Amino acid sequence: MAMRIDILTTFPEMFGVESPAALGLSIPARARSRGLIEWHATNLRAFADNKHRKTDDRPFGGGPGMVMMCQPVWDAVHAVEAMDPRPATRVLMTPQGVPLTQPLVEDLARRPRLLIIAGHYEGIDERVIEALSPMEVSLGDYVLSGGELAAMVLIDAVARLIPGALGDDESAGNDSFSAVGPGGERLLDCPHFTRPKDWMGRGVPEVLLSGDHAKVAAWRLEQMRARTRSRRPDLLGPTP
Ligand code: 6GU
Repeated sequence: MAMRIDILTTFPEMFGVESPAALGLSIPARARSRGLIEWHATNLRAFADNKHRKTDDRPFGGGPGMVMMCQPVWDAVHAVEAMDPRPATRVLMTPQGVPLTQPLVEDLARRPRLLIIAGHYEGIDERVIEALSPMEVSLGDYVLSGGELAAMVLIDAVARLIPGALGDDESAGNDSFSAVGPGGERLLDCPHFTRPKDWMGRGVPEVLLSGDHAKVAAWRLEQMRARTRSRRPDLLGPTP
């Protein structure tokens, strides 16, 4: 059965599957057309119980910006959850969340259903966050205008891990941050080369032309370790 992802947003147009952008192309689109994953964007406005379909209001205490109201979010979560009997993992996209890392993506990709809340404006009323207790997830230490792009990033990262999403010549096991080696280290990827053998006087590492698969594999692993040491020593943990 296809994994189901729902997105609650005031900008559902951003998730249009017909749109030749983001999730409408490449691996996520293919995973969807293969019936491995489906996603549905639901407009939070449809759940606003006021006549102006307002989903936000001014912050108590004053200050700039608007705050997303509890009621539309609460009602939308319960209405959308009722559309499928499988329990949904609730995810709120927020720069205050836990960082999205490949181990977390792997965890989320194993769940049958995700319900992503894409906040906008200054934030969401804290009481509905408390009441729903979603997993709060961030892309990193910078601010986006809304959770929609962040949700698309999460969906893309999840979709490519669903068995069958990648083609025969693609493999998630070779990506940066995928676990390799006996210790399950998570390393940056190695450098890649293709034809021609000489480009503007620049050659290709000899071992890649040797045809010795074991030697190539050993070289690649060493490159991954060297790159990770120089670019992202934080991934290797404290040096003993
Ligand atoms: Cl998940 N949302 C928003 N609005 N900004 C972000 C983010 C998420 N992650 C990093 N910046």
